[in-house]
Amino acid sequence: MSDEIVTGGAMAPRQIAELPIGPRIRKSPFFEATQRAGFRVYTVYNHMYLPAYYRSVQEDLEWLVSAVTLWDVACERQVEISGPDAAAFTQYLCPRDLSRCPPGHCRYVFMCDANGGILNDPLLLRLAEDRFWLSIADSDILLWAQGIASQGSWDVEIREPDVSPLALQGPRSADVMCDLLGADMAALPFFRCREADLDGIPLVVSRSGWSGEDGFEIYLCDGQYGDALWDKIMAAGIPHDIAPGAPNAINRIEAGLLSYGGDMTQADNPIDMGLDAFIDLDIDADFIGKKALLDIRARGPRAVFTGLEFSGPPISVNEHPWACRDGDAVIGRVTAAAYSPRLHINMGMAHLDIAYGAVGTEIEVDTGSGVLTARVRPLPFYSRRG
Ligand code: THG
Repeated sequence: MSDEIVTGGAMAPRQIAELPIGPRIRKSPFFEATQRAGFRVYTVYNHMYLPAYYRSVQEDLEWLVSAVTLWDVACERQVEISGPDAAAFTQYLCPRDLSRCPPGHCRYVFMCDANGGILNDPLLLRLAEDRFWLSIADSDILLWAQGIASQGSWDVEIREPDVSPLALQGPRSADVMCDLLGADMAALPFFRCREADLDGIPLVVSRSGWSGEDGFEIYLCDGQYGDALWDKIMAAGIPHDIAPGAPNAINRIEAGLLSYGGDMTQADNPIDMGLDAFIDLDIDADFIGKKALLDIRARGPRAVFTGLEFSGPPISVNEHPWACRDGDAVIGRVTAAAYSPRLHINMGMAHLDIAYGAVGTEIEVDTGSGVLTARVRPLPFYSRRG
């Protein structure tokens, strides 16, 4: 397969910016291991280097969907909220009913500002009645949470602990986990978490991850073991055809997984993305953005976030949003687009005015280097998860 990395507008040539390695951008405890493994292309996420791909986005994808891949996602930092008021305070930050999230369970949550604008979309792990991790996407939630807490009288401790996740993703991930941590790992349900210990290395394990494949996340709870943990997992993975990998730009579109900063920002709210399933506005508890979100729901959603299938030959991953048009009118934006080799389609995800949101609706998309016809499709395009 060609190792040309396609990151332009439709059929645009490869463009790569270089990122010097220096002390100002934080390094994961697995940084040296990823360098030794041969990673050369990184991006920045939560002020931290994040491996972007190993061979190429396309070749990494083949390993991810056919075997198992290990990702350094230490940049998914944990904001830990603990103490007597932890449950009430975490609920105040999240417009989702956390009374129905017992210890050992995970939830996908949005965090909103007072206008309902999305600040982050973390995976929430409830480790105990009074201890939560917000496993955050790319925005400064530690500052937000500490700022909110400082203005009230909550009895909570809020910090970023020394916790660094690895993701083990792919159809053979459960085999590797069973070899590493015992046969009961296969029975860990999707979106459950628990503590574990690997030869004295303290871990939390969850059945989750930012791919459409089966997968686990392994949270290292003591950064000095970064090399040891990476090496142990890679060694256990050899019989299962493991390869180093990274969050995959193609696979995540297939699975309809959102990327904060790319797919949505503080200018978007969950209701005008049609993501009501992940918010609970009718609970008694108060939370930031409640009034604004109730008002938005009452006036009705103006837009949706949906899948698109494009016509034409294989497209490249988009470098910037693409405008959606009906004649001269701009009716939305494509935030992510790529060719899916296994589905043999050009797919994308887009914000569209509600009038164009029905499945099957045809629109035009201006990539900056050509106009494509696209048809609305539901998300996800493909997923094999729990
Ligand atoms: N795992 C962990 N931390 C993370 C991510 C992760 N932090 C950053 C980023 N990813 C946060 N964003 C997401 C986006 C999507 C999902 C999880 C975190 C996800 N979505 C399911 C879906 O849309 O199918 C939700 C399924 C459900 O709730 O039923 O999993 O990946 N630790």
